[in-house]
Amino acid sequence: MAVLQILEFPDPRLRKIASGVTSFDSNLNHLIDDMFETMYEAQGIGLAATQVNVHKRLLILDVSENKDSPRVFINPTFDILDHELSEYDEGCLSVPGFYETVCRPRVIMVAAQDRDGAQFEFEAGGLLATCLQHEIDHLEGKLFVDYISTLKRNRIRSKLEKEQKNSA
Ligand code: GNR
Ligand code: NI
Repeated sequence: MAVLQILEFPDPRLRKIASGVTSFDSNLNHLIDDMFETMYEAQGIGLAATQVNVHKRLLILDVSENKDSPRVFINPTFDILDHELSEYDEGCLSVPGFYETVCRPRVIMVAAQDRDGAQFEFEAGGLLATCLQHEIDHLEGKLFVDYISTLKRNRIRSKLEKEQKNSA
C-alpha cells in the first residue's frame, strides 16, 4: 500500500471529469487500498479518485466515529429524495485549512457498484449524504468552494497559491 499525493486547489487537474470504471480488476483493488491509506493518513472522511489524479468514477468514504467502516462507491449516481437543504461546514483535503458552510439536499438515494462490480443502492441522510455529494462533485471536477462567493474563493485561491509556492 502507498500514501498517494493529494492535488490541491487551484490545480487544474481537479477540474477534469472522471470517466466510468469498466474493469473490476487487481489494478482497481490496489488503487482502492492506496486511496484508503491516503484518506486515513490525511484524517479525511472521504476521498475521490480525482483528488489523487486518477480520473475514474470511484470514491471512498468512512464517516464512522471509530474509522472502522470503509465504504467504496464505483460509478456512483444519486437521486434527491428530500429537496430540503441541510447546512454543513465543509472542508476538503484538496482545499486544506479552509471550511465554509455549504447547503445540499438532505436525503438522497445513492446507487453504485462495489469492488466486485455488484450493484447496490440505499437511502442516505446526514453527514453520509453530504459527504457522498461532495465526493461525487469531485468526479465532475467540482469543489465545495464553487458554492461560495467569488470573493471568498479568490481569497482562498491566493492563500493556497502562496503556501504552495513556499513549500515547493
Ligand atoms: O475530510 C473531509 N471532511 C468533510 C467535511 C464536510 C464535508 C465533506 C467532507 S469531505 C472531506 C474529505 C475530502 O476532501 N473529500 O473529497
Ligand atoms: Ni473534497
